[in-house]
Amino acid sequence: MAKPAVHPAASSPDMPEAVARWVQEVRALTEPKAVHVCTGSDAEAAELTEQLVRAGELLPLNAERYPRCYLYRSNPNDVARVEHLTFVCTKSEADAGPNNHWMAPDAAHRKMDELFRGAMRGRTMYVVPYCMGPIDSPYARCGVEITDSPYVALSMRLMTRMGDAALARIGRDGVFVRGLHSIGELDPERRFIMHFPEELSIKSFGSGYGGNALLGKKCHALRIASWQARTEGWLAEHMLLLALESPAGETHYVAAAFPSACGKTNLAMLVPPASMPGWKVRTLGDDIAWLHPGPDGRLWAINPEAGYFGVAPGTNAKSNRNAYDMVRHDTIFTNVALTAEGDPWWEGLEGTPAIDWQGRPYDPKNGPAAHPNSRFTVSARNNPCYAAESDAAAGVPLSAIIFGGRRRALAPLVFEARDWRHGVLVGAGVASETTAAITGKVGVLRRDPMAMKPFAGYNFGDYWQHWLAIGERLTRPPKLFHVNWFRQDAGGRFLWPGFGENLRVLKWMIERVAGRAGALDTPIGAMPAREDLDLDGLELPPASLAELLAVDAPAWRSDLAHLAGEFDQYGARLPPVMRRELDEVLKRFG
Ligand code: SAT
Ligand code: MN
Repeated sequence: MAKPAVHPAASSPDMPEAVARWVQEVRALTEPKAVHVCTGSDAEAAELTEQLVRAGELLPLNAERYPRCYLYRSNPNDVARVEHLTFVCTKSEADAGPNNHWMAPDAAHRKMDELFRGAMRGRTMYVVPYCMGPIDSPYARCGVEITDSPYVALSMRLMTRMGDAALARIGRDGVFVRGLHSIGELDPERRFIMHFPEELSIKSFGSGYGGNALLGKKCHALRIASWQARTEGWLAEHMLLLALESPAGETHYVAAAFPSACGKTNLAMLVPPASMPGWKVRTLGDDIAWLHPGPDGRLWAINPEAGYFGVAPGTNAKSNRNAYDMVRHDTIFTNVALTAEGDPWWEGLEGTPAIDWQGRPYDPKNGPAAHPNSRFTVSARNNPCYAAESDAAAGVPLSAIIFGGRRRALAPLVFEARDWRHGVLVGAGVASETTAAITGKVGVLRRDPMAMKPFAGYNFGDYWQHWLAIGERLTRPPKLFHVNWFRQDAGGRFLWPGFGENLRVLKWMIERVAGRAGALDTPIGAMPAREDLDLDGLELPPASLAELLAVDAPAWRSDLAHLAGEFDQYGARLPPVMRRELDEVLKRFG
């Protein structure tokens, strides 16, 4: 096997000048023992893997049943995103907005540079060039992550278009996002994720976990990109992207924004129920979409990522057959449990765990065997329903955008916004119960506008204004919807079966787009009557459906009053349209 290119002097012949200069600066600051510029080759990945296995950081799984699959155990204090340690550092605090933690750029740089000083001593520094989006797409944007974690370098290869082609594009673009990362000592007291949107740069220290460490993902493709998108006239959103093909062969592209661990991956990979033959779902993305008004007045979308960092627990042959098959080879698992045979295991799978996520013999007294936020990292190419359009330079035109959250009460199964402006209000009103994807309490209802609360790189007031401005440019905008798969009855049981059955709701949406499906007008928007939904082959008690499609006026009035209170904190940055739209809904309630 060929040895990877190790450049002790970090002077790859093809390296653009600006990258080389920055690498030297970082090298002087962090003092690594070696510098490795990643090429993205198979040989390099094999070498990195081998090295991690030798160091005991990657554990090979049962090679017969899970070929080329590995387990990575992160530090138990480092298993989720840390919002309280994540900052947006703009010159003006008001630009970061009340939705972000803010620090002045100078102070943040000083703090971070102190942490980074000498931090890579005795370690190899990996220079990871990557491209977010198809390599030849005008909508793609590049970055370079410098990290001392080979696990991060390997994961970035699965999650992005990483290596030589990205470096070449950076040379052509002349612009790239600088992401500096060190795992430091994994000390939660010395852990910060800082964003400098005005400088297109990121500094992340002290965590090796996904969203904190794979800087192409949330840090670049959402926080920095949302800022870039505002200045350039597009949108960077926390959305899955799917293609839905009807039995008649009509294809619609749909994007959907849900908070972390609320089923984006499952919806993006939906397997139609047996009672709906001929329908097909193909996946373009499961987490992030970049949206652009096209010359035809439609909104076009690309997925900037090339892989999935999905939640493992609950994934099984019944809930998501495609994902279940997808992670059977060439996958890195993080913080899952193991069976006695060396298979990965998590809650929701058959079989029994032998070793828990911390490497201890499994004992139910210690809690779940797999960490509730345990993950799989896998190339999108592994997905049996991968959409070839994922590589289209222009992206795909959207028919619909869906907002949603995890709400045991209030929000019905589905409703449709009256128009784009009303849809922006609906997006701003998204609320969801917190999940294990972030450090903190699980199950607490919080407002999560457009599922972007943790990810908008600037003031939400300006962000909504930008959404409204994008709408003005669309002569054929997608329809905007809101869904809630998570309604519960008084006994805490889910009212809707979810998973593949969600296709019934998607079908209603695209028939609305095509002008074929009926709806009832309600104060919150258009909703399907019972007969507007295809429920053939689904056993759903009529009382459940009635509850799923009910609009509880007093509860909505109080939710809207709460939203109005939230709007207050944005002061003069709140677009007046938002308040007018909110008042309009209240008026409809009479
Ligand atoms: O940890 S990530 O931010 O990458 C995943 C998520 O929370 O959505
Ligand atoms: Mn996400």
